Amino acid sequence: MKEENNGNYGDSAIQVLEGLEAVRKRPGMYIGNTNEAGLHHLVWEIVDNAVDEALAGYCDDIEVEIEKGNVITVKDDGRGMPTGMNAKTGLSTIETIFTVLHAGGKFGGGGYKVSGGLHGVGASVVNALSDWLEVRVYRDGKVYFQRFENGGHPVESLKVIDSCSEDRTGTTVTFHADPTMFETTVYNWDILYKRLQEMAFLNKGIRITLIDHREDERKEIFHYNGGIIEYVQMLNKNKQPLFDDVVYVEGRENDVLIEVAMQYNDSYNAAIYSFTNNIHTTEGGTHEDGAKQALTRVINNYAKQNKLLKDNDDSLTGEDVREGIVMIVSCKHPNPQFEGQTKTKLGNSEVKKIASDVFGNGLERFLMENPDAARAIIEKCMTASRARLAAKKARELTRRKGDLDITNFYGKLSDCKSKDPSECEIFLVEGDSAGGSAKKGRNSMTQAILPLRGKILNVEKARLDRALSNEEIRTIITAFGTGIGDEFDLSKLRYNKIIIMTDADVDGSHIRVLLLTLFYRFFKPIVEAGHVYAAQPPLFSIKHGKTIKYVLTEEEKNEYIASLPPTTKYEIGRMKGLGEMNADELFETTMDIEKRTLRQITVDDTIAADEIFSTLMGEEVEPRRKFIEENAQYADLDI
Ligand code: TSJ
Repeated sequence: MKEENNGNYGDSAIQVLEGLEAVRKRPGMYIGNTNEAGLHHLVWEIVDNAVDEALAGYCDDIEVEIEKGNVITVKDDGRGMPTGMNAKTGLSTIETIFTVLHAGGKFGGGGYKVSGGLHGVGASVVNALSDWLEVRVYRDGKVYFQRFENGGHPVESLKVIDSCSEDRTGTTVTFHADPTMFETTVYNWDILYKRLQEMAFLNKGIRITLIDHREDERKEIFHYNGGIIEYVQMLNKNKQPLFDDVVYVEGRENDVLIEVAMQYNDSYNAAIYSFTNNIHTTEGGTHEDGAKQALTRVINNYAKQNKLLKDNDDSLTGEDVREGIVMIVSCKHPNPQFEGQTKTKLGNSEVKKIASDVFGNGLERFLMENPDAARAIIEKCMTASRARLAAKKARELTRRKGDLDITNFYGKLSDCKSKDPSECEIFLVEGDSAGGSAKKGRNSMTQAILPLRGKILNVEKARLDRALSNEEIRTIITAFGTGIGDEFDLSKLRYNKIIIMTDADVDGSHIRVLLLTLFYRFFKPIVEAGHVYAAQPPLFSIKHGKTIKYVLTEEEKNEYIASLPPTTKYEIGRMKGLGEMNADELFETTMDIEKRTLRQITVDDTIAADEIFSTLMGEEVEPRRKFIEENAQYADLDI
């Protein structure tokens, strides 16, 4: 390519702008989405660059500010981006990084790059999707500056605008997302808080400050010298740890760095979260597999060597040794291979042995040096093992034909006629009276009704074996058809939609949360695959003459009233329960596929969901009270 840089745009510069134009044509291709998540993606892209500088060892302070008008400023105290020219583009390196797609990364050398990972589309994409962006580089006693407008067009070339002290170095990027490219340009404090805190946990010692200047000034500093040890402590803060110390192991083989932190608590869930190059690998992968494998191996060996487990006892299974565990696995890899449906599964095969060796050796040592903690762990695992065997027996019981349980089951469930899961739905209905109306009103071809009489057991406080002795839960399991635990099979699910239908009051909300806890803890894939919904019964009735109109929201109510002839007399009722409606009304307002609205229950953030469930449903009362107080404005949790 011929290089031109005579003040006009050369060939290369024209191609540059075509590249940014491509980003603006199909932004989803580069940042996934143009909704709220996509907007925040812009911040991650810029912050990743500063974190890379920190990982390279040249910076320890990063600041993210939300200015009035939703302008974002990201600052670091690193070396400052290189200010020289780029031979290939004929532009300055900085202009190249901001205007050439995929130009990032090539300019650095070695190290682990966040931006080389899953997303890492870089600064040019942020520039393309901003209506303006400014970069300032402090280096060699000078302040370099360049501004871009209208989707990445440079206003002028990079120039020196000021001097600064020789020892002041760093990079500052300020941008405003282009409102024509995004559904929203309003940043969400909680989203920024969560991710920046996670970044600080995963990179010990880096200080990340988040400041919001928009309405009430808010500021939060994330700085954890303990790194993922402090992450585990935070995840366990509302729980009773089995022993005080967090097990922490760090090791490196070739260029692969593995860090594991773990601690048991008194709950029955496993909370294992893994990361590679600071990216949450929600589908797991070789780093997570290696650590899990080491956990099972080392605990069994220890138990046998110390005669806590007899030679003829069965070994503890992976499930047994993971009960009540909180574990973070963090891998830093120079060349990570991401696989899986959402590209969040680490595929590098050599990592499994590295993770297994590093964590296995460290854990072995911890058990040897902490015999009391070791004994507590083994006892917990053995209790889990006994509970697993009891649960297996209970499960076998639920499967036996002609069992009392089964007769009882068919007395409760009004199944649908169709056996084609793709068109079948099951309504879990609060109370016998609403259950009765739902049975009468339903479309019996595709809609099954399961009335729930008793309170649902809170599975956050109960093991699988106890859950299986709960009749309500057993009925639900039998109805779903998938089995449970290690026998779970999503393909056997008998209904495409599982619809929770409860009253719009406190009790209804409680039952809904109990059911969601059950699904989330025992049938997570059903939730993840989007099969779970909440019915939306109407909140208001408007009666005029012989007509009753039911509506879902205040807005709809006002709209409907406005649409009535001015002289019409009407009466507004606030709906208290499903039981107020007769069968036809219930069907029409809440169950009819043509007319109803359903709210799909999604879990896009497992760490947050785990925390919500353990806060809401766990043993500790104080955090629950606080959570409810703080979230009181959300009458309904969107989990
Ligand atoms: F990319 C970016 F513009 F979005 C951006 C880059 C945004 C922010 C907030 C910071 C950064 C950034 C880049 N901080 N620090 C760096 N460092 C370098 O680019 C750099 C500096 C020196 C050298 C060198 O070899 O001397 C190499 C690099 C990659």
